[in-house]
Amino acid sequence: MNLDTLFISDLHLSLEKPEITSRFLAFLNDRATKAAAVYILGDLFDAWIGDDDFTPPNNKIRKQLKQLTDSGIPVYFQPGNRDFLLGKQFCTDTGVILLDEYAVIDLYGTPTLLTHGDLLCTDDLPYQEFRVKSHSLEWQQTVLSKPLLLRLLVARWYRIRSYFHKRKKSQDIMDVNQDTVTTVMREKRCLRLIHGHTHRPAVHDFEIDLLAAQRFVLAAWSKHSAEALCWDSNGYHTEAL
Ligand SMILES: [Mn+2]
Repeated sequence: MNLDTLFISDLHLSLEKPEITSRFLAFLNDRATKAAAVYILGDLFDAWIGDDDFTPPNNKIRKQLKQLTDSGIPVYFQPGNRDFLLGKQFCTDTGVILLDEYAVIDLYGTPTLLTHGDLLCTDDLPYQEFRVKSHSLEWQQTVLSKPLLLRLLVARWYRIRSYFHKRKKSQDIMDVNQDTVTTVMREKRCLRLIHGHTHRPAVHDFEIDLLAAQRFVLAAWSKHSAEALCWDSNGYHTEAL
C-alpha cells in the first residue's frame, strides 16, 4: 500500500459553518485513515480561545482526532494566527503533536519547511506588531485567565473587527513578502516550503542562490470545496475532498 502524507490548513472551523465541520469529520474518518501522516498547518479553528472551550463543534472534533491518532496515524498541528492559543491540553486530549511556528521535516528525502504563513507577511506591519504582543507569555496568561464566556464574546468581536480591517488592507500587504520567504528558507536550509494562511493556493517556482526552490500554498476550505496537498515518494498532487 502506498501511503501518502497529507497537508491541510485554513479550515476556519466554527459553529457558524457546520458544512466545513462535517467535511473535516468525514476526512478524519475516511481519507485520513489511509494516510501515513496528517499535517494541519494552522487556522484549523476560526478562533481558538483556550483548551477549556468545549462549546460545539470542538468536542466532536476532539473525539474524531483522538480516534485517528489512536489508530496509529500521526497528526501534527502548527498554530495559525487564529488558533495560536491551542495548547498542551488539547494535544493531550487528542493525541495531536504540536509543531513550532517553523518546522523542518524530511519529506521523502527532501528537507521541507512548514509554517502557517502569517510570519511571512512582513509587509503587514500592524499585524506583525500585534503578533509579537499576542505571542508573549504575559498576554496569553492574561487572556486565558478571563472567564470562558468573556473570551467567547471577545473572540466574536475580534472576528467582526478583523473582517472589516481586512477589507481595508491592500491585497499585496496580505500576501507573503518574497524577500522574507527567501531569507527564512536560506536560514532553515530548505528549498521547499509549504504554508497556508493567504488563501491563494498555488505552486511558486523560483531560485535561491541559483538553486530551484518551490513554495506550495495550501487552499482554504469553504462550504463548497476542500483540498489536501498529498505527497508520496513519487511527488505530489492536490486532492479535492
Ligand atoms: Mn491564517
